Amino acid sequence: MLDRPATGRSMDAETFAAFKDQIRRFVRERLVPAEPEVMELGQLPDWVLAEMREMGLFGLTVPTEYGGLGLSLTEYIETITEIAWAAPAFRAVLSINTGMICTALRNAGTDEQKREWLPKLAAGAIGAFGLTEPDSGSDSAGLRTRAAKDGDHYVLNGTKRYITNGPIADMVLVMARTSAENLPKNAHVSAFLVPTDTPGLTRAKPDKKMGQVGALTGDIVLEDVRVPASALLGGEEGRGFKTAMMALDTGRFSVGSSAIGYSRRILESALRYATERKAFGETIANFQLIQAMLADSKVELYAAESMLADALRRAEDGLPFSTEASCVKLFATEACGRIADRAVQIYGGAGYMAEYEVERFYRDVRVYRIYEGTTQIQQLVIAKNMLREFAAQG
Ligand code: COS
Repeated sequence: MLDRPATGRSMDAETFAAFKDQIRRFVRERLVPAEPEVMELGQLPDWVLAEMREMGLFGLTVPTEYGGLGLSLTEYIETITEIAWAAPAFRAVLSINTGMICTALRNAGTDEQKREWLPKLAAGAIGAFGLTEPDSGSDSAGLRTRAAKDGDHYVLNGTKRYITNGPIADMVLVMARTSAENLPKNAHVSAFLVPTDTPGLTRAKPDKKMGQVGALTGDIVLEDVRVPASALLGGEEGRGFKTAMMALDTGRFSVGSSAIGYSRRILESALRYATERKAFGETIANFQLIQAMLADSKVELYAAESMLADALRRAEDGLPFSTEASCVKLFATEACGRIADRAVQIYGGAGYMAEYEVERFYRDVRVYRIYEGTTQIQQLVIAKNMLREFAAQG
């Protein structure tokens, strides 16, 4: 059983550079032009999903023996950074498979579970990560969804909320309590691999949101959902919390790198506008107060990129990276919020108009600071790890 997602490069640097180049072209030539269609439909068009499947994007991190591309963590995150240049909906649909579910299966799944699920996910079956509930978000261990043992089955009851891909998922990794009492180390939490066509499981309609149009989220309701004991991830109760936290570590890199990818796009948009727009007889890029905003955004973007690169090096070296993943998530998403805010300011009145893209960017990025652990949760994780290490030093 792997302790962490795959590290070490899966291909030589030249091959990976060519792969990244192909992704970059796909993003600019296919995904960005598809954005108006996504906004109009409120979801990804089928042709986009088909092309993403065709390119193997749903199996980026699935090992090659299960039909995926077998990217290492660094390669995966670099790929996500490229995809995140386009509207967040494109990353959202595949990152649950490639980040959360695949990490959970690799870290905790039995061989049989890997054989069953990884090829399906690599082929484009859509996964959802069922942790959050109406009464537990940041307090993950306080979840109420119950998995009651019944012979060689479990019966699941509960509601999962704001679940990315919820309305379209083919399978969901459900975190549920296998003990009514809270146990030390949150060992009351177990994880289950549940196909969404299991009787009793309902996928609700997509939520209406501030931004990120096309990235579908919604409730998943479980009413007496019977699954065989073989659906218990790893075949052992009590490992769900740790599995979820480890998946979230990868997820936090993914959200941090998405914020970086989108920040690059936003800054480019601000640069373009500043060099085209004229005021007082010259382009506004000539004004030092505009330059100051552009420079501040560049500094913050560069700092986020550098932090991500350093944290990934740690992970590649096999060192623990929970603290660093939280640092990246916190800094990159907060910086992205400021970069989007400055972009709106540079656009001026136009920045407030839906006709211009920065209004959408501004709304889209707000949730980066919230999902996969709020900024405040990242602070808690960072401080907790730091204090623990300090205490261990005596
Ligand atoms: N990697 C591996 N194991 C981990 C881990 C990680 N990153 N984090 C926790 N664990 C395991 C450990 O076994 C740990 O026990 P030890 O600390 O003794 O080794 C155990 O889980 C309990 O961890 P912890 O004491 O940190 O649990 P808490 O209940 O105190 O967790 C926070 C508190 C707030 C940090 C946690 O609930 C959390 O991250 N919440 C946010 C969840 C979230 O991001 N939700 C958003 C949406 S999810 S898509």
